[in-house]
Amino acid sequence: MHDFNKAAALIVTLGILGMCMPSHAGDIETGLDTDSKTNVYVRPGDGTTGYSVDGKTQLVFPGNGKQGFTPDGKLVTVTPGYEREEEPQTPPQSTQAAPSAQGIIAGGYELVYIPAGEFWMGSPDGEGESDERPRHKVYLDGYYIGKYEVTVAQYRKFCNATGRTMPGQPDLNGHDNPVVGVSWDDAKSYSEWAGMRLPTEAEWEKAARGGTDTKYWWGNSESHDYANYDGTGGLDRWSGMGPAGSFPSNGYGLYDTSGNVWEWCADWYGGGYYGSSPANNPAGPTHGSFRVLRGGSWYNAPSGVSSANRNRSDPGGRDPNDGFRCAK
Ligand SMILES: [Ca+2]
Ligand SMILES: [Ca+2]
Repeated sequence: MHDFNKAAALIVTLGILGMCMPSHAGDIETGLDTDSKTNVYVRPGDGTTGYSVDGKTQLVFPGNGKQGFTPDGKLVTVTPGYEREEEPQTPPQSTQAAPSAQGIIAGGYELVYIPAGEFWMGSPDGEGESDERPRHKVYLDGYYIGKYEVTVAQYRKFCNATGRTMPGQPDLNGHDNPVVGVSWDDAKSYSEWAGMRLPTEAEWEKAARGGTDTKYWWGNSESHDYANYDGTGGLDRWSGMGPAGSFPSNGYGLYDTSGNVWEWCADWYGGGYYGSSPANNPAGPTHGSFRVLRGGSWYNAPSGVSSANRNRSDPGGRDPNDGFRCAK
């Protein structure tokens, strides 16, 4: 249940809403969330529930309709009298924000289901580097992909079970930080040991986009509130790598696809591959010299952690900024 006492400090004043529009029980009227400057729907008829204007957040107005907060405890202060442009066509449900609620555990590692369908892969003309173009539509069958980068603790279990040498980790890289210093071959071996595989580059990008076509999964502007890249600010407190899952998740419920550590993909790297890749389930060139790395890391500029940015490395190399996540 909500902590009403705690929320009492956050006052929602809805009293004069009724003066702005005709009102009767069941109508949805609006107010302005003075904190986020977003439009808020309220139901003056019963005074107990409402929704944010995007329909994703249910608001609760206990008792007298004078106080309100979201289910996750966010307080909403409403300035009455803000007129909406149109009413929602269907009653919004809070569950609409989670397109990938299904998940499984493999080898102690949490995976999220990405439904089958198309997405736009790469960058549009005039954006990104040449190997990100042409932007093209790709269809993928449904698949699972790791919710987090594989951590030090998870990789250590693999080493202990198989007699492998645990790769040296940077100072302060704790159990919950992503493992680094793993080659492409190491990442593939871990994945197979745990009953999984590495994602294809297309699978990685679709997952990382979280249903968006923007430069970053959260929009087109860089922000330290969503990813660990070079420098600090906002939620980014790390000058090096940080624990997996320290930032908000994207639309598919995945963490740190953007930044923190680079992530190995299954594919050979081909700089011109997008010009001839198959439209369905592309798996990369048939041969090559380098394997694909995606997502950028803690030391990259913002452009390095965009959804479409591509990188590559020697599959035998063990770089202190390279990690991975698994797929299935
Ligand atoms: Ca940082
Ligand atoms: Ca990452």
